[in-house]
Amino acid sequence: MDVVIFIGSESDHEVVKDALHILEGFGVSHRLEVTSAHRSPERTRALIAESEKRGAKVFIAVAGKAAHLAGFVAGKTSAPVIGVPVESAGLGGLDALLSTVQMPKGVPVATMGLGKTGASNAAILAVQILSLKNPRLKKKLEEHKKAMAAQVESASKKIQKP
Ligand code: RP5
Repeated sequence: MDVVIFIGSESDHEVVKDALHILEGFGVSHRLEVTSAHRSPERTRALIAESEKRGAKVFIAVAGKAAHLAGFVAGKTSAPVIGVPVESAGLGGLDALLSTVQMPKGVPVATMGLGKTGASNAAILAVQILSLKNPRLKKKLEEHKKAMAAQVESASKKIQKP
């Protein structure tokens, strides 16, 4: 299992659905768990240790509000950690964004944008990290870029039509 995704609450599940499809599309093995830095710190610690034993190469941590999940994971593992802040009522996600991005020196979290888009980009970044040692993934990423460029071109052609 290459990629481990932690979501801080069941309420974050919707946020990661596209990201799961992306990982499946690239044929990347992954595991999804609900666990919280605040509500279940012991479970989170144990899941990190178990995932490392099972060969996890990249962690993705998705959380809202005072989002310490990604930082907690980054404090425990030397694997790369990608953080995804989630929007919520009140501060609209700025709380989670700042909590995730403002890590102290020495403990990086690669922080994505908010919500579903951030989670999808986290999946792609995880694939890019894995592709450094996997030519099959590198080729698929290149195809993905070409498909995006073709989509932009066809969108442009579509709006030119009277
Ligand atoms: C965070 O608080 C979770 O990651 C979630 O985004 C947010 C709200 O959680 P619930 O109150 O819906 O469980 O810990």
